[in-house]
Amino acid sequence: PKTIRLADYTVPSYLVDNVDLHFDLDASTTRVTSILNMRRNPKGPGEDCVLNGEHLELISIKLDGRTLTAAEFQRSNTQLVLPQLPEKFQLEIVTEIYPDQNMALEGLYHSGALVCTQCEAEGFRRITYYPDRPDVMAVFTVTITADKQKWPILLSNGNLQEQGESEDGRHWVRWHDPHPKPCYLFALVAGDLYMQQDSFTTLSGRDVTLQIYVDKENHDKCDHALVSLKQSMRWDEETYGREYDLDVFMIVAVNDFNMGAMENKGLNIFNAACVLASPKTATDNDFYTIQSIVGHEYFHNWSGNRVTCRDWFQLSLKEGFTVMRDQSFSADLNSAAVQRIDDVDQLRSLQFAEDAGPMAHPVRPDSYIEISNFYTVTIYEKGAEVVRMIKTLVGKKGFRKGTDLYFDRHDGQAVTTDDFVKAIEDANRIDLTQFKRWYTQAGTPVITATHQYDATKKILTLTLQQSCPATPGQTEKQPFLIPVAMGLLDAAGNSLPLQLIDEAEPYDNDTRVLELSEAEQTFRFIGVDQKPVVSLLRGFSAPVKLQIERDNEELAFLMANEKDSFNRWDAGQSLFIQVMLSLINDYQQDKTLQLPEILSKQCAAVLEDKTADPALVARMLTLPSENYLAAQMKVADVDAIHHVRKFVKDTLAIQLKAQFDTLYQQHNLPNVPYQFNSEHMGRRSLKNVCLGYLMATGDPMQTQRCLKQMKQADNMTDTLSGLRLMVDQPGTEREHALRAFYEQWQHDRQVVDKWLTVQALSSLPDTLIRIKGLMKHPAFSIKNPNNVRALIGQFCRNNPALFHAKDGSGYRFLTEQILLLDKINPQVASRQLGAFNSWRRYDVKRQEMMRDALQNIAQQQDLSSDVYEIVNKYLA
Ligand code: BAL
Ligand code: ZN
Repeated sequence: PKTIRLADYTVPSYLVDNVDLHFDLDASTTRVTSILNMRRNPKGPGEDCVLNGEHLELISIKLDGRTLTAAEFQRSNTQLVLPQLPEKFQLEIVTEIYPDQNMALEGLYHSGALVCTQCEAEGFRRITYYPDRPDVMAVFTVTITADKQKWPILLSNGNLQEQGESEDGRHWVRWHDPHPKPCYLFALVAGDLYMQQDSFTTLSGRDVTLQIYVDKENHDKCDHALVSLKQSMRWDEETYGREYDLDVFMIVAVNDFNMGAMENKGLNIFNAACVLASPKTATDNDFYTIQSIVGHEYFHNWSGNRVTCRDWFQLSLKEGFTVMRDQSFSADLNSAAVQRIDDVDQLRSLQFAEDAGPMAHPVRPDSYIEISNFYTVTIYEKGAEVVRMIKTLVGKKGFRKGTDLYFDRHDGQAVTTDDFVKAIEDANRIDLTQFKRWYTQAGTPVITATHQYDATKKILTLTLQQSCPATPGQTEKQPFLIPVAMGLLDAAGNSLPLQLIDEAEPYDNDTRVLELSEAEQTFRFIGVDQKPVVSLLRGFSAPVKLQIERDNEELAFLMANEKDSFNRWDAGQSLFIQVMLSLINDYQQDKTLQLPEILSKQCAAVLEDKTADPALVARMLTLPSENYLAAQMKVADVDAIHHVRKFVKDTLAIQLKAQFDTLYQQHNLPNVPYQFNSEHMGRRSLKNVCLGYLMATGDPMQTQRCLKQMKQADNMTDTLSGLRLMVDQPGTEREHALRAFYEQWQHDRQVVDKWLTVQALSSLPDTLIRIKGLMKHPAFSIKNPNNVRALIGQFCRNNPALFHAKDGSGYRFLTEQILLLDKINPQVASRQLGAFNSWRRYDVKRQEMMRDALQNIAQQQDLSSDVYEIVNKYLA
């Protein structure tokens, strides 16, 4: 496989003005006729015309109406090269493709009886020969002919232009998309689907038809996505001044899908799990995620479609910005504090691990072998943090000025992250040159903070040092420009002034953003009447690791008194981590474990705080995950972490049983019908956290309570929370609960995936044996990405104590699955490899076993480029 480098980018030699695509759909063979009106790019390097194409049967090529002979072009497995073309010309290319044999789920493929497409990043080349690169933007007209009975619904991008009947029970439709787009945004769907319709009137008064297409049995699961879509459309108008631009916006739910969803122009295709919801089948988390993904894909209409990426190195241009947009959408519609906590929690557990591992790459990478491997948490989540920092630096108004200029300046263009930053700079007359290192340097910066207080001069001196560890290919790092939001608290928890020594006026806010741009910088605050507690990185103002020495008492103080709710939560997490790391040390030395009193005292205070938001309380009481604890250790000790985390949970459960019990009863409202809103979600999440602790007491009465909750629940959140707790308890009640759940929900794919996941995450020792059994169950298909992620992915990533079992069984299992999957769906296979990302952070024996597993994979013949790239980077 070949490495593609940003440094080698050249503009395309030929451009496509418009493309007329004809699909003659058939169950096994689909004929695609593509008429391309092309011209030489005056700015291009002027070489031969290179069209990409893979897995295609070429039937014919015509140049300006004349059929070309085989001697007039060159063809390989990946390309069609046409030499000596005129300035302007028309190509007509006929290919045949076989959607029912396509298990990679890229290009045109079957999902059950439905036919659909996935073209990002490079799937269009599996449909026809085309310059498959995002900087070639064309106007598409698409005609689809198909059997009317089998595929009564025929969809593509843009507006419906014409339709009609043809002979032999077939019918046809023609779609036209007036907005030039790259081929990765092309989509086609053919199926026999239920459609739910609504409408939206844009700010300028245009009516847009909204349609959601789903399998007929899911007709009652469209409401939430439709509401979310309308919320997204309104929000983008109000927040960014962006209106929708076609007559119709369609969403189709598909059962077999590699990604979460795809923003094809006017025709979003969604993984069914990311769109279908009813209270009985979807959890609060599902509802929440659906709202944010519907928003994300809709927001791409501007940040991605109207303004797209010049090349795939710029992927974060659209993904980072759009994640940042969907995060603020969710924050505006729900609880901003909870949203921030959850976003940072995810960033720290997943992206920090990626940044610290062998796949670390900058937000704008320099090279790749397989672009599908770069749909990463770094491109998405860290990319979003980078855009968020820009907003912090220029302020809300300045950011809007910048994005207005960006959209105006680049509408209809394929651009770079530099173009994005330039628009913000120009709109705000600032220089972000140093800031752009966030796009080019990989790794998580570390800020070390120290401070001294001079009681006589009433001056606080705060010193911040920054460094960034080496990452593959980048040993030396230049200092970043880091916005550090901070505040000072007195002993009673009141804010202290934030006036710097060279400032004439007092600072008029409780929080100020310091700009850390040097390797080391000192800030002197005057008029500080008493020794303060320094609160840093409020709202997690930058994606960095903060090192500051705080004893348990100071963390407890911040947990109770900090103004910023994110930092309050974060202080609690730091306290848990500090305590647990110390207990792990004790465990490793065979000492008796004892929970420091301060921890249960603080947790009791959180539980007894009657004014606190239940959703925040739930998060405050959630212990850091085993994976996150592992990432805090030099050598991750899987068994010690598992043991200590369980010890802390069990001890808190016993010590605070009465408080958990009270709160459970207070928030358990079995007679109140389900509602999706922040208040109810918060109450359910707190209640279920309490139930988790109550079950940890080992009291059989709590098992009965758990079963009762499952029985009474009118919603999947409460049912599944109960089942999750039951699967960790061996015995007949567990087996009965699992069987009853399956019997009730076996017809529902999304619920069955949850049933697979709870079993994959069970802490019982026979879990892997059961997983192997489940792989033979009718509910599981290795060809379905959601099944694979629900069972194999969840076990390998989120059940560390068993995946890293001493006997290497988890590693052998994953290796077998990757080799099997690579022949079916390389994207899914390479994703699963991610469970080995941190392999060098474990003890020598486990490292050896994981190295053997990786070498075994690397030595296989005919690996996909997806798996080849990851496995070799892991071993490098
Ligand atoms: N563009 C791929 C799916 C997404 O990020 O929306
Ligand atoms: Zn996206």
